Amino acid sequence: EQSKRWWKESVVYQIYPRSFNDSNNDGIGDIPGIIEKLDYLKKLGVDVIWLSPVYQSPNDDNGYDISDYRDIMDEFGTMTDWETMLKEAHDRGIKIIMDLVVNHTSDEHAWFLESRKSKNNDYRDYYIWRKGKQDGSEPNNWESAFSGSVWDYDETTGEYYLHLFSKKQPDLNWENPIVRSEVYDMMRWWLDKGIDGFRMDVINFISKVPGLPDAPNPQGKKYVPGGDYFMNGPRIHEFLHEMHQRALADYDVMTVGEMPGVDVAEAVDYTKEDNQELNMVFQFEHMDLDSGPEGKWDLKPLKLKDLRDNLVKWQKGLENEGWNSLYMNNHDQPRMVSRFGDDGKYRVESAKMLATMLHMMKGTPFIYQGEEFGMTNVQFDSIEDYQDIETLNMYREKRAEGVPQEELMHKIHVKGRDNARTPVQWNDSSHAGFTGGTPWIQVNPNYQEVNAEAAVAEPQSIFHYYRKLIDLRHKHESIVYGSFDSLYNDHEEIVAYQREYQGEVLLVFLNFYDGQPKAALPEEFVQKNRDMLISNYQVEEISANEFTLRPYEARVYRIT
Ligand code: TEU
Ligand code: CA
Repeated sequence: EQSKRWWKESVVYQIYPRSFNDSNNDGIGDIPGIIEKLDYLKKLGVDVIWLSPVYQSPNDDNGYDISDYRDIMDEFGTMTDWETMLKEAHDRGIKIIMDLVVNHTSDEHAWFLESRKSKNNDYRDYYIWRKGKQDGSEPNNWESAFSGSVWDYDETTGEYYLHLFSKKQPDLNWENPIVRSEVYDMMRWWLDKGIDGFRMDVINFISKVPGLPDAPNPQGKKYVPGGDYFMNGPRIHEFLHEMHQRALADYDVMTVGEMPGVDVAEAVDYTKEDNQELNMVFQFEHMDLDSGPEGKWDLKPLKLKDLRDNLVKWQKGLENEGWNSLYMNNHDQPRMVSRFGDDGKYRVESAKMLATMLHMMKGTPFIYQGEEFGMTNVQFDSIEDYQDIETLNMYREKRAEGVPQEELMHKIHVKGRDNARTPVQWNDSSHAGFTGGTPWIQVNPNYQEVNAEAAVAEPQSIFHYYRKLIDLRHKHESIVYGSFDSLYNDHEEIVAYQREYQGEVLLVFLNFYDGQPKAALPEEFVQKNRDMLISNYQVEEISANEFTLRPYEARVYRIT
């Protein structure tokens, strides 16, 4: 029998502050702007807010490049604002988990400014410095997530430093016990302020394979992904257990580790409670199903079978030990309704169907700002309207290689991170009510039709459907703790599964497309009592044992 925990029964809402709500008309979202919207989040019914980084940062990667872990970014407000936000959230029964970004810092962090001064500086070994190869080239052939090499040459000391992301994001050296102590001290400093846990940025990257060896490069490329040498590395469990013992064990908190490259077996080890590491992880396998061998920009059509097989693998893999996070949206991913549903004719129906799929599964659901009223991808015509360093670096690199501009704009429209970073659309006034100034990034032009105010006013909106899903999770232990079994495993259009807990059975039927496929209740339930827990269409006749699903129809029967 699984342990009962508050973070298993919670629904989390992710805020990307820069794009959430601007209170002082400088075009940038801020903490007072978040405070203005806490009643809206209370109405939605979420239990926890995951706050993307709000620490001091030069914003090379919009706050994921931290220059002071113990101060609030100027653009977002003051530490007093932050403390007010925490109190206002707690007063509403909403917890707050902060973003822990400790695989790397900003190159403007005091530690790095010292580290780069000289080879024998006290802070030198806070980071990863290496001599170049004999021919002067980089120490190895790994490719940065943001294009180019993971190494940048520093003239002052004649060595290279490692940065898996931008050159303004030098990797911390976790082999150094002083670095680990600095991190644990900082974590406790925030926990003592009363936060309720952490989301941990690429936390499975912190242990690198000693020697930082070249990756195989059979096609003779300039750089190749080095993930086999820093994802889930040799000391990762040692480090996470040490972090648990020295920074987390004394607090009643929730932790979720962001882990590109993690598989189910590793996730069991990271999240099994006896191992005392993390509560849950963000895995990426379902986020890579529409990517080809060359990575995210190598577009590949998604196959429903691949998506179902992957979701089922994770549901079954962590069913009895460990714990799943449930997400299809965040600040790094395209908008869910555009990527997996239909953001045109059936935007409302398909957004509700996808939400049903996630929220009726076993695990902790994460809602990304704007998902709760069906915000969609954006299509800016000009590269000038894009802000994300990952996109801009890729665009520059591929244009230099001669890739046609139109081809790159299409890739950016489909997979660019700015799809998730356009300002939250609060109402149909100018700039969608996000700011009274000029927004740091353009608002999606569909804001007159797609906005929170309209959704809250419309009883059949996506917003009220999410409210009901969240309310159901709070009322039915079967949704949180029930078993999971997949049905219809080879169907071309329907995803269906059942949950069971102490005699209550939930049957979930989801039509993933705009066809009208037939479905039927499994024989064993035909004679039992049934009611409809939730559906995104008016269901005329629930006593029918066979039925036709309408475009993107979702329905959840409860059998008792
Ligand atoms: O993302 C980790 C990560 O791997 C992402 O780069 C993701 O795989 C990619 O962006 C998909 O397009 C975390 C943060 O969520 C991201 O915002 C940061 O840019 C990154 O780490 C570096 O901190
Ligand atoms: Ca502002």
